[in-house]
Amino acid sequence: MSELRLHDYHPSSASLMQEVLAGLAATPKVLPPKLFYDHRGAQLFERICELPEYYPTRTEIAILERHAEEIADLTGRGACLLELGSGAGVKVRLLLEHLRPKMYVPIDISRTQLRASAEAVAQDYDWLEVHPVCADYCRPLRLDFIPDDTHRLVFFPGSTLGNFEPAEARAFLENLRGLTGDEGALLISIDLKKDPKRIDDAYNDSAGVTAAFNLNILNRLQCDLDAEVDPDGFRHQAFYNRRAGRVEMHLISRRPQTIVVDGRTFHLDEGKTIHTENSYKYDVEEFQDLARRAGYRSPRVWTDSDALFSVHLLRPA
Ligand code: AVJ
Repeated sequence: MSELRLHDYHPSSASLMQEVLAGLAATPKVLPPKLFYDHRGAQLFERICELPEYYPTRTEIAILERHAEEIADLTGRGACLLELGSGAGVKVRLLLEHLRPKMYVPIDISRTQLRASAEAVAQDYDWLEVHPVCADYCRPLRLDFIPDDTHRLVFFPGSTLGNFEPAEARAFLENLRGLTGDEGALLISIDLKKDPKRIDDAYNDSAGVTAAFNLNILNRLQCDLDAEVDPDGFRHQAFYNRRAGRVEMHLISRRPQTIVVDGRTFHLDEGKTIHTENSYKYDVEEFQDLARRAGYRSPRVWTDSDALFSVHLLRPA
């Protein structure tokens, strides 16, 4: 098998630097969750997916396994399958034999993991044309290698849409119609609202992997942006904000301290936080309403018997 060609549009460190400087200058301070996914962060997230407390991944996998054939019947075989946030490439493997896509386009910001998982898929599915794209899918994507005459299925797993504010989520879904095309479809996963304790536990695992994942964002600033920051000066915090319907992750400053990035000094008093992630949860009806307002109709939704998680098939209306 010849070496896969990686379509590399990884954001420049200059653009990441701009986002970090703007976030640290804001009140309260924020950092974008895409910063989590450097090589170590991607590995930590793979471990999170294995945790007993983190129900989303295993529940989603069970739903996809159970309904893969129906999903293929409804979306059509021989499509161009684009996956947003392909990560370790575990979930798509549940669908490939059923969907038999003509082409697979995994899109992810974590270059090393993307290259490895794309090569493994190309190795294991020798009938499949694989085009890995290293990019931030929140930005416009140039995918001119995809033939026009092929219908598209966009797969957005993991409930990562939850990282967007609901209004941003709607705008993002609207933009995704450019990727699906009018004849295409979107297969998207959404974590459901449930007992707050179950959600809290999923982001505060007893092994401390989520805490390490959260704190790793500071190591990233040190390694990729030469920041002067002491990760030990911060502690992990995650809680379910029931009123907002979202999990919030923060880094709490253990003492008065500074972070220096690109020659700029940012002060944090003891107890002050850096907001690193929101993970919105929806009811099925709430998400279907959001999808409708984004210009989609939803012929089908699958959930597990405990209604922990959902997978929606959307088509441009
Ligand atoms: C990959 C964004 C879906 O919000 O559940 C896991 C990331 N953050 N544990 C999520 C995450 C903390 C995950 N998403």
